[in-house]
Amino acid sequence: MSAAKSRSGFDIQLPRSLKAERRDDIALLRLARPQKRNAIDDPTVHGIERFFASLPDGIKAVVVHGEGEHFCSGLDLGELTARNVAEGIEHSRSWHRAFERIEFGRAPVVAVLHGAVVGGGLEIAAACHIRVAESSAYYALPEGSRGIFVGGGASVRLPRMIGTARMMDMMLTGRTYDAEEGQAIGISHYLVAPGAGLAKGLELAKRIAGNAPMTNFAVTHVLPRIAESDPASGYLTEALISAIAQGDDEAKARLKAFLEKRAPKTVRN
Ligand code: 1HE
Repeated sequence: MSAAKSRSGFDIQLPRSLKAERRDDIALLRLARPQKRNAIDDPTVHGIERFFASLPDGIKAVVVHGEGEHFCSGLDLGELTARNVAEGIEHSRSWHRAFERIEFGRAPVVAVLHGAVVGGGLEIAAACHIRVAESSAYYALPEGSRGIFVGGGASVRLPRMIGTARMMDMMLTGRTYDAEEGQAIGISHYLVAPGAGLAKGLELAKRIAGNAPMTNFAVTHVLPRIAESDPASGYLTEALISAIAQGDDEAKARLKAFLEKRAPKTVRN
């Protein structure tokens, strides 16, 4: 464990496999165990949970990325053989807790993907809100061939992202998607050249951080719930959150700025 505050500005203990850095209102979390291809062991999962649970107030967006040639090789397979069934359930639930902190935490999260994004690595990526892929990225669920099943939320998040049929194919046949295919089927939102991912991720994080906090909350916490609800409940919830957002002082100031021609127009990139 290393005390994160002195070096990085975060008041938490992180394992060696995680490195945190603060750049103004953006937090960076780096998977930093390249000698094991950023395989996720128990201390790393617990570190991820603590990091996202204790983000300081001033952090408005987070970027998650990986050190070395690969984003993440998934679960640390070395730990797996030691667990019985009850421990296996608790282990999977610990991943669920950690990744829920990513998905429903206090700030939107951008994942920057490169190299292997496999198994639990794809599960981390799926819990993030925006995914930037470098062209070296590839995606797989080797659980199928290792005699196990996903345990970090993939069976909930991936069917919503790419469809149950594609996930079945990945698990049953070991199919791998390359970065371009991943972009086409909706795994990544942005596809960039090798080495350009972090800069793109930071650029997007800065844009996200510039949004009204209530909008970011509505998009990351309320929109996914509306999308999962029946239409009637969805419309009602939308009306409520929409009224809450527009009643916020920040929204009023931004609308006034546009009407007084002080705000940028919506233009083509
Ligand atoms: C590991 C792991 C790991 C590498 N657990 N130690 N994930 C997988 O099934 C993917 C397993 N890993 C691989 O297929 C390859 O390592 C990679 C394609 C990711 C990278 O290949 P490469 O040639 O760059 O590295 P390498 O030589 O295979 O690995 C370097 C070292 O990392 C080596 O250890 P060393 O002591 O011999 O140097 C590997 O053993 C080690 N290593 N990946 C442990 N995953 C909550 S459920 C989630 C379920 C899953 O995620 S299952 C999917 C697991």
